[in-house]
Amino acid sequence: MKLLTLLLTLATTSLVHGCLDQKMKAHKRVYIGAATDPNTFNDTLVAQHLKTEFGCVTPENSMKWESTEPSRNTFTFSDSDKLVQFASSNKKLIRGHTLVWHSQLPQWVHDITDKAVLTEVIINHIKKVAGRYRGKVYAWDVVNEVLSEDGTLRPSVFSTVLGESFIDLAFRTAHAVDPHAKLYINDYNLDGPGPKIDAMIALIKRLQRRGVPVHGVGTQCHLILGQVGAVPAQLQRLGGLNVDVAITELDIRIPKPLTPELWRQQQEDFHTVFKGCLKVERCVGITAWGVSDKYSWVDTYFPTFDSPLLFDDYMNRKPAYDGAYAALSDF
Ligand code: 9MR
Repeated sequence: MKLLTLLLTLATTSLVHGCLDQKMKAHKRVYIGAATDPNTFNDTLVAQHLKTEFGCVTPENSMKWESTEPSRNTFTFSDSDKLVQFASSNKKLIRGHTLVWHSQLPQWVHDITDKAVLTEVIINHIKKVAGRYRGKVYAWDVVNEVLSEDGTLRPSVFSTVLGESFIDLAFRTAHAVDPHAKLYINDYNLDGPGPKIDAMIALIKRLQRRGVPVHGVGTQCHLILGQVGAVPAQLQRLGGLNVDVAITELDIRIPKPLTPELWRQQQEDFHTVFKGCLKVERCVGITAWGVSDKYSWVDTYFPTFDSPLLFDDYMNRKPAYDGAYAALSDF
């Protein structure tokens, strides 16, 4: 596997070197970012790329509920503090991820059945987590993945006990706690037309009508090679909602076995997605869900796929990087 990556690298040597984040800022956008946490930025080569290529970091796991409040009102911030420290000492923005999510949620929260208790628990969680990093987080994914594929509200302890109003509660609380943070609703599979993106658009409009402080929509963009063609049009739709738009978790996974041709296709696909963002005035930033293929959730969750990011296992720039760079170089 590693040898194959090395051969691919030699066959497709990158021609450009630069700073993706600076290129993005030249378009008057806010950042190009990457997900990380102490387990990855402790790799000096990852840290080096974060410092030179990226302007924003998203904690891949360390700010999630199971990490920060494993038991009720007992908070642990060791990894998230390290992430915030890394960001502040390297002058990087932070996208906080995530305050209210049905997954990576401790069992004690799943077990709540009482409205008043759950309301209090959500408020306390947001106060403690967003409060700890008040003024340091550029944007929060306040709620994550609240919709099912058919566009209905995803069944979870939050929706079951409180209905859609848990979303309003989360946003209003986050806004009260950190009034300067941009507050996002974030989800996946908003990459093509269908009931899910329709429902997301309708939900954002309902939130706006109710005066809920929603400032942005995050489209995760966990994509599959060769299946990115509909992304630009969906970004356009999200860009018409009078909220900021961000690509929050971009990766484009390749079916194994890898070949130079597939890496070239990935170059095109990254180009398409980056260009899609730049064509939408409200698209403020793009975050890759990791720096290097060496550390990607795809290895564990999709074992028949590989190589979803901009840098390879050896931290070399891939053709994917060139695709992103070329899109950002085009004015
Ligand atoms: O990348 C994250 C991985 O390390 C975790 O094991 C996984 C657990 O759910 O979460 C991954 O990140 C997810 C993100 O928080 C929300 N959108 C989907 C991402 C990939 O699963």
